[in-house]
Amino acid sequence: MSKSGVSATKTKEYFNRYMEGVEKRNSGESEFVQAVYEVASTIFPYIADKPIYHEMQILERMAEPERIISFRVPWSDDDGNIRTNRGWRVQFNSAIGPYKGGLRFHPSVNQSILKFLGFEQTFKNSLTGLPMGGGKGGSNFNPKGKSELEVMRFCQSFVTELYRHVGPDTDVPAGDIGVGGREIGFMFGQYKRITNQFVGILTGKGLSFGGSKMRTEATGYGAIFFVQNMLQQIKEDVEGKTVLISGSGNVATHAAEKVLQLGGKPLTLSDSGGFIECSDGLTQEQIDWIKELKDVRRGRISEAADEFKNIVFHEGKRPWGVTADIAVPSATQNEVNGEDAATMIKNGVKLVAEAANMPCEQAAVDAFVDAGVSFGPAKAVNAGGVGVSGLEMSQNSARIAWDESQLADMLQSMMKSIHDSCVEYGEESGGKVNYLQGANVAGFVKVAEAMLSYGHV
Ligand code: NDP
Ligand code: 2IT
Repeated sequence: MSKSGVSATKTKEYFNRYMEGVEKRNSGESEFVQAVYEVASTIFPYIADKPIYHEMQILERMAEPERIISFRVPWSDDDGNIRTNRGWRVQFNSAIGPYKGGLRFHPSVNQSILKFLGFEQTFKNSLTGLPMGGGKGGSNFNPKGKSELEVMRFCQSFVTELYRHVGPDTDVPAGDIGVGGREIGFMFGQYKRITNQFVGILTGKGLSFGGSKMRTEATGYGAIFFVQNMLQQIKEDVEGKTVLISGSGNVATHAAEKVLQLGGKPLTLSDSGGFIECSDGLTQEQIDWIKELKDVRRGRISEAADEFKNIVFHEGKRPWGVTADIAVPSATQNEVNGEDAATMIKNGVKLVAEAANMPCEQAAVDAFVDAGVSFGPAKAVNAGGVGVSGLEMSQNSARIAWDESQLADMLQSMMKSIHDSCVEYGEESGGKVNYLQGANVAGFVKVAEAMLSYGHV
C-alpha cells in the first residue's frame, strides 16, 4: 500500500487502463507507444499517492503532442527530376521552455518515430536543468548517395516551410541521425536569407556563425561522463574496462574517444552494413580516420578493416556478441533485443548505457534490470548533447562565446547533476540505483509542476 492507500494492484490497473487508451489513440505507432509505456510504468507508482496528478490528467496530456506540423518537401535532383519527401516538426511540450530537439533525415522516419523522440526529449530536456521544452522533427529523405548540391537543395526546401514554425523563443531544432554540421549550415543559411534575421534558431551551428564549442563532442562525451558517474556509484572506474559501441556517427565516435581518454578500451563500432572489432582497443588515430571517413568521405565502416590490420569487419552483424564489460548502444532505436541482452548478460556485461535514443527494446531493458546489470536510460545518458545546445542558445542570446574548457566543465557538471537526480529519485535499498525510475521521475516532476501551475492548458 502507498501512503494514501492505493494498492500496487490498483496502480497496475490504472496503468493498464491508461496504456489501453494510449494504444487506441495511437494505433500503428509502435515506437511511440513503447516510449510512453517505459515512462508511464515508472510514473504510475510514483503518483499513486498524489491524486492531483490524476485529477489534472497530467500523464494523459503529456502523451499528446501540443502540435504536429507535417509538410511537403519538393526538391530537384541532379538529373533535373522533381522529388517529393515528407517533413515534420512535432512540437511536443512547451511547459518549461521553447520546443527543443533534433531533426532526423533517414528513410525510416515516420510520425511514430518522431513522436517517440519528441516525448522522450521533453523529459530529457527537463533533466538538464535548463529551460527547454521537447520537440523533434525531420524527414524520410535519405541523404545516403546524394550529392552535396542535392542535400543543399533539400535542406533549403525543408526550411522554406519550417521557418514559419520556429524561432529563438518558440522552437529551436538541432541535428540528429543524418543531420550534422553540413545540413545545419545549409538550413541556417536559408532561414537567415528568408527572414533577414541572424538569430539562434538552430543549434549545432558552425563555430564561425554562432555555434558553441563542445557541441559536436557533447553527446558522446556526456554519455561516457554519465557511465563514469554510474561506475563511481559502485566504486569502479572506466580505466581498463572494455566497451562495445554501436554506430559510427557523431555520438558513437565521440563516445569511443572519451572511453579512450579515460583509459578504457573501445572494442567496436558499426553502421547499417555491419560492425568492426578491434580487440586491442581502437586508437585515437583510428577514431580520427573513422570520423573523416564518415563525416567527409561519407564511406562505409567496412573500409576501416581494409585500412588497419588489427580491425576485423563482421558483415550484417551487430556487436552485442563480443565479450566486454560495458555496452553503449549509439546508433538507433531498438538495436538491442531481448536475445542480444541475454547474450550480453551471459558474456558478463555489467553496465549498459543508452547513448542512442531508445536503443533497447523493452524486453532487453527488463532483462538487464532483472539480471542486476546497471542500466542507464537514454534520456539521462545522452542529455549532454541537448544540454550543450541549451548553452549554445544562452551564448547566442547574450551574443557571447564561452571557451572550450569552460564548456567542458559545464558539460561534466551537468552530467553529474543528472546522475545525482537519478540517485535522488531512483535509489533503492542497499544503495543500488534504479536509473530508469530515477530519470523518468526526475524528468517528470518539473514538467508536471509547470503544467499544474498553468491550469487546464
Ligand atoms: P549519425 O547520423 O551521426 O550516425 C548514425 C549512426 O547510426 C551511423 O553509423 C548509422 O549507420 C547508424 N544507423 C542509423 N540508423 C541505423 C539503422 N536503422 N540501423 C543500423 N545502423 C543505423 O547520428 P548520431 O550519432 O547523431 O545519432 C545516433 C543516435 O544518438 C540516434 O539515436 C540519435 O537520436 C541519438 N542522439 C544524438 C544526439 C546528437 O547530438 N547527435 C543527441 C542525443 C541522442 P549508417 O550510416 O549505415 O546509416
Ligand atoms: O536526441 C537529442 O537529444 C538530440 N538529437 C539533440 C537535440 C538538441 O536539440 O541538441
